[in-house]
Amino acid sequence: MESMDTKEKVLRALKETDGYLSGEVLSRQLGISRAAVWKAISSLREMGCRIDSVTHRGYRLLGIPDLLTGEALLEGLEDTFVTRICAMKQVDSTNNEAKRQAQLGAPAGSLFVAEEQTGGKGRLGRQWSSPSGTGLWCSLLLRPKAVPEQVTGLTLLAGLAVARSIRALTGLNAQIKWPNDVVVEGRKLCGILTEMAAEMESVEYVVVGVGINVNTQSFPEEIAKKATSLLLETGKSWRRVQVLRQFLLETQALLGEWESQGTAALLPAYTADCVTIGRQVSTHRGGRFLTGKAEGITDTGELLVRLANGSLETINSGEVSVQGIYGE
Ligand code: BT5
Repeated sequence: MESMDTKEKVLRALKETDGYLSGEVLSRQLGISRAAVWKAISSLREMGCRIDSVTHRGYRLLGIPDLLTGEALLEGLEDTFVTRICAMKQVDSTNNEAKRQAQLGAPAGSLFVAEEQTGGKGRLGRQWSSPSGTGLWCSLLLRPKAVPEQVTGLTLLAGLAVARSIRALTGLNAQIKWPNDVVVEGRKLCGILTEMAAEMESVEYVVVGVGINVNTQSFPEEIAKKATSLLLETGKSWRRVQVLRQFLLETQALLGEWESQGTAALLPAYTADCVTIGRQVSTHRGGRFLTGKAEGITDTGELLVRLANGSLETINSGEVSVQGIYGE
């Protein structure tokens, strides 16, 4: 894990201290100037930390908000596969930032997270509503030794990790709508957008973007009927840091399986959590309208659909509507 920024070091020192910590001690302990300490304190306050200051005694931490700082995220994440955390207040899209940094050589395991996305995106140019402070908008940069066909497996993996995290933390019945949504009671709680840079035969990098509605109270009208949040489902607010940490833990375990055994190893668990399987689904393909019963998922992550005439079709992506679950 790369070094924390000054703000995070100051926050950690304050957290570890009962009572007051003087500016002088802080500057000596951290090897930074008094001015830098003061600047860090003001930006922590700006971020919502409650810090008392008393002349001649110093600073004392009274409360921390649900901030997505690298420091907050790292607590309880030992031996993590995450190599660095880039926590931003605002960005166009964490996926875009991850891709920009990937081009500049950011290592596998880099995590990009933002309080707000001004251009949050879904698939096929769609928008992802990402207002400030209400959700978890993050992207993970991976550099797997894989061929492009295997990358869909990472979307499935992330969906499974989100569904598991939500169930473990909240007890809600989070399920996956193939391929990239996590739903609760038929409403969309989370969307996943996987992007990659690859040659024909090898993947350069993959960005797995995950958006989870955590403390959203209300949604824009266009999605109000199909979207939900942890707050709306449970009636209470949740710490985003905790949700993200749980997601990273689940992801780490699944990544180990995926890297050693491939997507096939995830399918039993994925299928069991997938609301799409066993339901009537329909999609358009090449001007044809297909409808049938979803029967399973292939080793490369495609949906197997039994048509009325008995034949089995493979659907690899695009929009599939599932009876009983919202559609686009
Ligand atoms: C997705 O696309 O569901 C992928 C969403 C990925 C978002 C994350 S956030 C971090 C990272 N950075 C990004 O810029 N993106 C990723 P898709 O299956 O195309 O669904 C998009 C549709 O979901 C929209 O057309 C809306 O109908 C609906 N939608 C938009 N915002 C939503 C929200 N916050 N909650 C639930 N549904 C939403």
